[in-house]
Amino acid sequence: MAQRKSPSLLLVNPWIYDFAAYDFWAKPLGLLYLASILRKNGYEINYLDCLSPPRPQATHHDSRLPLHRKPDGRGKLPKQEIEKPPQLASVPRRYCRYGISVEAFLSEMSAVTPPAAILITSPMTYWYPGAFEAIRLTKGLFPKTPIVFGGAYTTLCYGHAKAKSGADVVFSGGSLREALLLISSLTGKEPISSPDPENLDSLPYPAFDLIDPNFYVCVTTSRGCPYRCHYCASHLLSPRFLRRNFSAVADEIQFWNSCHSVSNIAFYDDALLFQPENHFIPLLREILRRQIRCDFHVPNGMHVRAITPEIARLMFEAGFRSIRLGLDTADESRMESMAGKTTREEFSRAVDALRDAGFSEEEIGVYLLVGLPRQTAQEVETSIRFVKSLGARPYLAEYSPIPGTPLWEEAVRVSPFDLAREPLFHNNSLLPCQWQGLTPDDLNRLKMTLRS
Ligand code: B12
Ligand code: SF4
Repeated sequence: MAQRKSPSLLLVNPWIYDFAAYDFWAKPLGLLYLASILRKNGYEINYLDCLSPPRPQATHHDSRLPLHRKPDGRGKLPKQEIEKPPQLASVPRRYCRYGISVEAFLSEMSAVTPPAAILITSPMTYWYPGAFEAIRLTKGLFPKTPIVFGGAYTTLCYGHAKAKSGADVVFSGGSLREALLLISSLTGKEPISSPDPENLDSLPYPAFDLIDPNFYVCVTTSRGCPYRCHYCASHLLSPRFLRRNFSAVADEIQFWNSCHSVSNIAFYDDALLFQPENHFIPLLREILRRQIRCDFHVPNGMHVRAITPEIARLMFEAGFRSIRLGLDTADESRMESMAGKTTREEFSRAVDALRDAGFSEEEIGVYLLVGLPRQTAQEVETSIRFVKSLGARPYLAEYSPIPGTPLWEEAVRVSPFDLAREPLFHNNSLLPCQWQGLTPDDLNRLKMTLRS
């Protein structure tokens, strides 16, 4: 009997359209999870990543590639200056398309077997133009194929995506089971293996093998966050806080390390250090016990309060290299008003613990938020001085207002931009809540003080 051919799907990680972009451990983890689940359900997956170097079998070699990478895979993305969207016309900065050229994209597309559905992601709300372009181009090539659009943008700005994207289906939320059922309804293929929404360990490993060459892998040990910082969208993207078993996480890290020779791992958790005695400490001990030799990175801010001398020592011994602490501000009244995540005293103790464990100043990065509603340049400057005085390295994280978060209404009220109508204005590089107390010039000046 002739075997029925598996339906094929095309998954696209689109370009970034922005004033600046850099690959800082940035991979489309949600899309790669989706790819592995769909593969497990018998679909054939074609993957096109506009932000990754072309695969050796690529049909079109872009003259601006290879991308300028560090040995660990971080690095600059190739870019092409493009016209600004009219909403950003008055911004005195260059606007670029980051990633492969449109010619390379079209050439890769033309080699793809017509898919049963096209799945496109979008991680940041203000990066939607890159995804819209991918939707437009794939629709031109495969006019009869349904396009499904998902990711953080479609979840946080569902109405905007539905009205403007041109996608056939706009998917909101983080449920991989629902995403699988949706694809089944479009392709007519019954699901064979559906993930248990209560159990993150029921998910197959994300399909990082599709990114070739792959320098680093992003791992998440949990979804969501038990805290509610006023500026953050974590609870909107993952309403429940769920964790994996630490031993299953160690299995995954060992798998990437031994089967794919990946030696850099970036943790994507929102709350890696929550109740560390049940989770992070056992994971660190397990990594040490199994003698896994990798460099570990934590690009998201870690919880300062949880860092003890024991955790700092275990992290250092396990091979953590770049870490970022989420201090946000050193202004005590704002610290309290922002859900009391930590105090200056706790921060000072955490930095001491990390320094005593062996981390250098360069390795202890500290995120300071800049551009919160009514925040002054003076406050940020004081925070920068405080962090430096303790022997750590401040990094400015410009505030990006997100619909549905507790701080959103205030951001909309004070912003000179029409945030509620236009997600492009969520872009952190615009300093969306700028005012006379903190202007773009102040920001440039603050940036200069960072390394002085
Ligand atoms: C890891 C991370 C990063 C990484 C890179 C991520 C990347 N891919 O580019 C780093 C550390 C670099 C980063 C940087 C920043 N980030 Co960030 N980041 C995250 C974080 C913590 C996790 C994202 C993630 O991968 N989650 C795990 C995967 C599994 O989930 P997912 O991708 O959402 O996918 C799920 C669904 O959406 C769905 N899905 C996804 N794609 C598709 C496609 C289809 C077709 C379907 C059906 C479904 C589907 O499937 C998944 C199942 O659960 C989120 C917070 C969060 N909890 O999501 C913030 C978040 C996205 N970041 C945010 C911000 C503010 C930033 C910064 C601006 C911070 C700053 N001020 O400097 C920078 C900007 C970067 C830049 N300009 O270059 C905001 C969003 C802002 C916005 N307006 O959109 C978030 C929401 C955090 C917050 N503050 O609330 N970030
Ligand atoms: S900022 Fe961090 S700690 Fe606060 S709610 Fe978001 S993920 Fe949780």
